[in-house]
Amino acid sequence: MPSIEILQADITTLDVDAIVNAANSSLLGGGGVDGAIHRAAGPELLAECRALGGCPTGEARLTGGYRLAARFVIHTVGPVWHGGSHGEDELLAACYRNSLELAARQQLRSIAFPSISTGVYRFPLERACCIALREVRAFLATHPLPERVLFCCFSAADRAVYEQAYTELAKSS
Ligand code: AR6
Repeated sequence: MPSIEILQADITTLDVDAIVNAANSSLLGGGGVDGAIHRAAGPELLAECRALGGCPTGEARLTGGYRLAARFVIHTVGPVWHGGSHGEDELLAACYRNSLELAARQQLRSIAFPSISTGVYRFPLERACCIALREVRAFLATHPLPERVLFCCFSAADRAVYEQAYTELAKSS
């Protein structure tokens, strides 16, 4: 049975097959969760990222996890929020789908997502969270792997929003 878990944690501490990084299109690091992942993984991660030559918004790339407990990092580039009429919803959905596709192709069992685009990129949290839950549920319903998906919230407030959205989604289906 596939499982979806919502937790509050620093994603760099999670012992899962892959953690997802909310990166920018250079893949050369930044602030927020991206900075935290690079600091925890060590400089080898940046060296591997450099060789990838960037990543367009909505796509995803796989690297090793180096000093992280996670074996892999899946770097995806969320959209910057520009009001919602610039394809932001579809690009964010693509981040989740493409990250899950990479995990499935690599036969990974567990993957943890941060709340992509809802920090520096200012995507409204409730809206992003509904897209994230919908895409993950749809993927799990049609693929055997990954079988465990964690939504890693950085704050208690974010976690409450995810839990509320998850409850609403479960009621409506
Ligand atoms: N563990 C889990 N979640 C975290 C952590 C952590 N250690 N640190 C922050 N978050 P953001 P974005 C949460 O800004 O909006 C970077 O500079 C944070 O509270 O990291 O996609 C990149 O290089 C928020 O809920 O990512 C890009 O330039 C979520 O992670 C840009 O920011 C995402 O916030 C990407 O912006």
